[in-house]
Amino acid sequence: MILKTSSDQEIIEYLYCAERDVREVVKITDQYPELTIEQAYELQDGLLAHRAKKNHTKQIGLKLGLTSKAKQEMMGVKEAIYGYLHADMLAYEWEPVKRSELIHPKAEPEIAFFLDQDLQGENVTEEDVLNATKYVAPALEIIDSRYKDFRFTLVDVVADNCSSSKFIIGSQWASPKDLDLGNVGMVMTKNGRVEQTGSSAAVLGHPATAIAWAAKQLAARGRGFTKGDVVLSGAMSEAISFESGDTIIAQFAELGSVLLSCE
Ligand code: OOG
Repeated sequence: MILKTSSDQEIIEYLYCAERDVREVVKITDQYPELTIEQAYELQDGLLAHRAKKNHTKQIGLKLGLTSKAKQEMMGVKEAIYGYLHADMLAYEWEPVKRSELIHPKAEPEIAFFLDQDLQGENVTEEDVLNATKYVAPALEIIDSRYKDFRFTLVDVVADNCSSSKFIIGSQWASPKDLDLGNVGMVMTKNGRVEQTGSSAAVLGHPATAIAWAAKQLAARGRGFTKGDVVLSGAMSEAISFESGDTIIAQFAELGSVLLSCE
């Protein structure tokens, strides 16, 4: 990351403080409408470096976003996006997340991939992704855009590390070769009521396709996935909002369930 102007530093500090202070802020493109998507990824790098230092944490993986056609259409874009996961974003099924630490959180059902090989290069295929994956597991991602009313452009959301906030991994892990990953059915309930249903097919047709897509994007920047990374492959349905007192369970065919409770 090359910090070119003081405004880069200002934007990074602005987004970091919004998360730290749990408050929504006006989107950055209101003030910097000329920012490009490449610059947004550089700002994301800067934000992550700043966050890692301030929070005494480190990178443990990546997350993909806007991988479903429905969400791309909603945003009027044709591309998915990616951001990074920090160790302090990991939350647990047995420990309620605190509503007071979140701005306006939403939960998304996803399949997490655990890589036991590096995955790099412009020609990474779905098969390469599956070969590099030791386990897949059910996951809930908590997204918590720092922007007012969850409204943003692609540039805004990329700079904001794709709304990443927390994520929870379920306890049932499987080899990706033991299930039909291209069509894992999912039901997500809130307090016992069905809120969303979906399939992993919503994630660019197959979650491994989404990860192969990301590998290509990363390769263009001289990067890749590395052994040990956890990768959230993108939402299988619309995100749902939650408040204190709510319990969300996402149940996946063949992969068990994952629970999020909020206090
Ligand atoms: C952007 C992040 C969305 C996904 O899986 O689509 C995302 C947002 O909607 O805030 O993580």
